[in-house]
Amino acid sequence: MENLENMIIIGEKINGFVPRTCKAIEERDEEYIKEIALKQAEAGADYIDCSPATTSGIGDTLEYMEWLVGLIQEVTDTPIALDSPNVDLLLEAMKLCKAPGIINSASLCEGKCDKVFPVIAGTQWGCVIMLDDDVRGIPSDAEGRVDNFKKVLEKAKEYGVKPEQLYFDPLVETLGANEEAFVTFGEVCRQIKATEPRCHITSGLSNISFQMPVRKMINMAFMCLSMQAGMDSAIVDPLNRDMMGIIFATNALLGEDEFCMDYITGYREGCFGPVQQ
Ligand code: THG
Repeated sequence: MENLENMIIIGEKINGFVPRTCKAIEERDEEYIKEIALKQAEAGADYIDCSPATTSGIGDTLEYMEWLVGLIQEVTDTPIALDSPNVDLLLEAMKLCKAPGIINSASLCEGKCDKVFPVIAGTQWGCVIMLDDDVRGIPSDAEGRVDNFKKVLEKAKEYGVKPEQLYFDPLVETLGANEEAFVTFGEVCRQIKATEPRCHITSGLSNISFQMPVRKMINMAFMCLSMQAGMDSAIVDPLNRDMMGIIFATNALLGEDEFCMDYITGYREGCFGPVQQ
């Protein structure tokens, strides 16, 4: 399938907080895991997110990570985004990967960047950096998050990590609880790209629409506005054909798609639009 040059898709489905995936992890259902790994790769995922922690509280261990990474690598060469709150687990899991992927995630919290940066310096590995900190949690305004971005960028430089290896996550709040949620997010994106255009911006966007009706409308509008603000990666479901259509269309509208060839090819290859027989 068509992969966009300017938009890095991290396929989100292998996540123990998704009810169907939780069930598969608990039941050690290898066929289901392999199926969604392959389908996401075929649908145009650049990375397969692998987040073993489940709602029932199991999974966030090296044993489950190793099992899932093994299954993904059985069916696809698409690199893996290792996703866990436990940074020591992520550093162990890197050794299981056949190809460099992405560490998801580090932050200024608990010295996580200082653990991850020396390991990924000089490699092809990327790292998602959440812009919260130990003191303020998620800074409520854009300035606080941009502050944290600048601190992380400086730290990366000291450790020899290249800007291209960094995927900053400005953190998505819930629109229903804070009507400025996107305004702040968009401002952080613009300031990041103005300061260091070589680094990436990503997010897991579904939090934006929490507790709102017809969530997919808000998710898709968020995607479109965020891409214009400079977000060049997203943790999304590549099997969501409406979302993939919005991504291809927005990419073309932003002037990133010469002769609209990516949009047309994406359609022809079936990434979005009516299902072809
Ligand atoms: N930032 C970073 N990492 C993250 C998140 C983030 N990892 C986890 C999470 N947030 C992003 N991952 C998911 C995974 C699945 C879903 C939402 C967020 C989800 N998926 C539905 C499913 O698969 O059935 C449906 C999605 C759809 O149809 O579009 O709910 O914020 N760095």
